[in-house]
Order: sequence, then C-alpha cells, then structure tokens
Amino acid sequence: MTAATELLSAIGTVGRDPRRGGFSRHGFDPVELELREWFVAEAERRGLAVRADRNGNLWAWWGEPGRDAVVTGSHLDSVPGGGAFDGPLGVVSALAAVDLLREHGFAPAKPFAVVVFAEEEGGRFGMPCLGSRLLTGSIDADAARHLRDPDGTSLADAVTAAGLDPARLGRDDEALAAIGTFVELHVEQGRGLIDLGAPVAVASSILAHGRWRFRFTGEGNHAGATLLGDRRDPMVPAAEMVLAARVAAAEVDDARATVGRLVPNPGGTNVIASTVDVWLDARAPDDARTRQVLDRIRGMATEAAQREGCDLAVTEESYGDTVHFDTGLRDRVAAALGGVPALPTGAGHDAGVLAAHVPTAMLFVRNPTGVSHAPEEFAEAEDCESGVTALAAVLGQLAG
Ligand code: HGY
Ligand code: MN
Ligand code: MN
Ligand code: MN
Repeated sequence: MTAATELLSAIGTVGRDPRRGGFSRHGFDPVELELREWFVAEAERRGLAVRADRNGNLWAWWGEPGRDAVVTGSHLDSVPGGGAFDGPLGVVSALAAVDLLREHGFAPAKPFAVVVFAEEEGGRFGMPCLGSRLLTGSIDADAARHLRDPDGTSLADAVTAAGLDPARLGRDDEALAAIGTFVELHVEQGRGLIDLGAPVAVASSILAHGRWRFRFTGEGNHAGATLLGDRRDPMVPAAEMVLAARVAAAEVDDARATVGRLVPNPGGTNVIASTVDVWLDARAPDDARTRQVLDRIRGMATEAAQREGCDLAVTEESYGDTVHFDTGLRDRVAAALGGVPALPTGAGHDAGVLAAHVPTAMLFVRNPTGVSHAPEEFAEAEDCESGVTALAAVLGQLAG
C-alpha cells in the first residue's frame, strides 16, 4: 500500500504560500490545475482511466465506468492559507485504498471511481462545493457562469481556460446516475476524535451553513479634510457588524458566526471608504437557528448603518440546510469498522451536497491539533493509515 502520508508528501509544497505558510489552491487556478495533473498521473499509474465531467470534476475509474458505482474521493483546492490535509487527505486515501485493496487481490464487482470535486472551498468564486453543486443541479448554471473571482475573472472564463465548455456547466444526470454510493474520507476539523481518543469516526450530520455579503455604502472622502460630523464612513457600521456577529451567535445555542473577509473600497489609508463589503459565514445545527443568527446580525448592522448615514445591502451567496447522513449506510459503515463513533461536524463537504441525491457516508481521521483552515492542520501518519485501512474495508464491502 502506498501510504497516504507518502502521497501527501508527494503533493509537497504545491500551492504553499511562503508568506503565510498555508496552501492557497483555488478552483481552476494554475496551482490547482497543477495539482490535478499530479492526481491524473497518480491515477493513471494505477491503471485508473481519468475523465473530467462537464463541470470540471475529475473521475478516475477502476474498470469500466457504469451505473451504481462505488465512488470515493474529496477535493484538492484549499482556503487561502489552508492546511495540507483538508481535501487532499480524502483524495490520497482513496488512491492508497485502491492500492491496499489490490494487494489483497480485490477487484471491484461494481463500477468504482475516485472523484476530485472542483472548488469545494469556494475560495476563488465564493460558492462552496461548486463542483458538486453543479453536478447535482443544486446551483443555477447560468448564475454560476457569472460568478467572478476577486480579480473579476468569471467562472465561464476560468473553465474555458481549463479546457471546458462553459455552456455545458450544470446538472449532469449521467454522472449523477452513475453514483450508487459515495464515501468521503476527510481530516476532522475540530476536536471530536481528540476527545474520544479514537483515530477514525463516521459522520452523523453537518451544520446548516450560509454565506452572506453585507455591502455598506457611504461617501468616499478625505481622511484629513473631512470633519467627523460630515462623514458617512461605511467602515464604522462594518466594524459594528463584525462585533454583532459574535454577539448574535453567542445568543443562539451551538451557533457559529464568522467574518473572515472584509474589503473596503478603495482601501486607501488616507481615504474614507465609499463602500465596505463584509462576508458573514453563519452556521447552526438547524435552519431556524442559522436564520435567527442572520436576522439578529442584519438588525444590528442596519441600525449601525443608519446611525452613520450609510446604506446596507445584504446578499445571500450560498446556503445549505443541515445534512443528516443516511443512518442505514452510516451504521453499516460503522459496523464494518468494528463500531466506530458517529460525530457531527461544523464543516461543509461535497458529501453534504451529494447526500441529498445518493446514499452518502463520511469518514473522519483524527486531527490532533483540532485546528483546520490553517497551516497547523495535521493528522498523524498512523491515523492516516487507520483511515486508509478503514476506507478500504468500507469500499471493499460496498463494491465486493
Ligand atoms: O467551509 C467549510 O466548512 C468547508 O471546509 N468547505
Ligand atoms: Mn475546508
Ligand atoms: Mn474539505
Ligand atoms: Mn492628497
């Protein structure tokens, strides 16, 4: 078996940003495309036939493609400054599981594929799980084509540069019908397995999760020549909104609200901004609580904007309700692994999108730091091996 850690180290520093130490590999950008080429080479070295679907997801087939396939995989893109394991661990573990199954003389009795989903983090176009959402028709294809990255490049132009036809983006009934069961292995993004003292768990649920853009509009002006009483400075309500996010989430049981990105325009040190965009990421165990947090934040932000004579426009950029994984498959997977625990997660995944369309399960591998979306994200070699062994056992049972 090729060790998952060996494959991860083969990925090496592709996309590592020396200034921040983390990885920045975003959908269809040159770095992510370079990593895709690495994946294709590794898959073809294993005799897997690789093809890209109309949405740029990669499918590496072990044997003939077909319906009711057992599919496993994850994503290769990252958040800005992300860790080495979030996404790639699921992809390399799938390749290592193929090696391990082969070593035991296993040949799938069903179609079998390793998949790499495009732009799972939404780090470039702002839409999480873009590849799996397009595949399942969970996002309007035309709206997707017009998504733009921070440089103004549209998704249509980005996929064209990657060799795809933007006119074909959208629900892919053929690819979706091919999936019988999907199993994603992922590094845990939290402390569940640390607290349980276990290397591997199955996923029970994923929090409801939305992203909204709050655009505060004021009046651009001179930082020195403008008296305070004459200002309509959008940075002031924007700052109040950042604090409101924490206040609102703290009022709702098990809710989380984050502002990780705030962009003033034009962004000069001696310039009162004319607009400030603030992105909110809010999550909670159910739709009602997530919306409750959003409404509370929107209320406080609206008041703050009015006090400063600014306008506020709130745009919902993505939303996904709580995911409860199919308990039958979950329990079958857990039993195949000798009864590993089932854990909820606050992190979103392509498995969360697919779960609404096909039987889907997730495996988590312990992350001893409990940190993710940061360079400190980690998984011990022996836990990675436990993950591969577990994934191979599950895939062998499903495809046997
Ligand atoms: O943001 C998330 O929860 C995931 O890591 N894409
Ligand atoms: Mn992530
Ligand atoms: Mn991920
Ligand atoms: Mn000047």
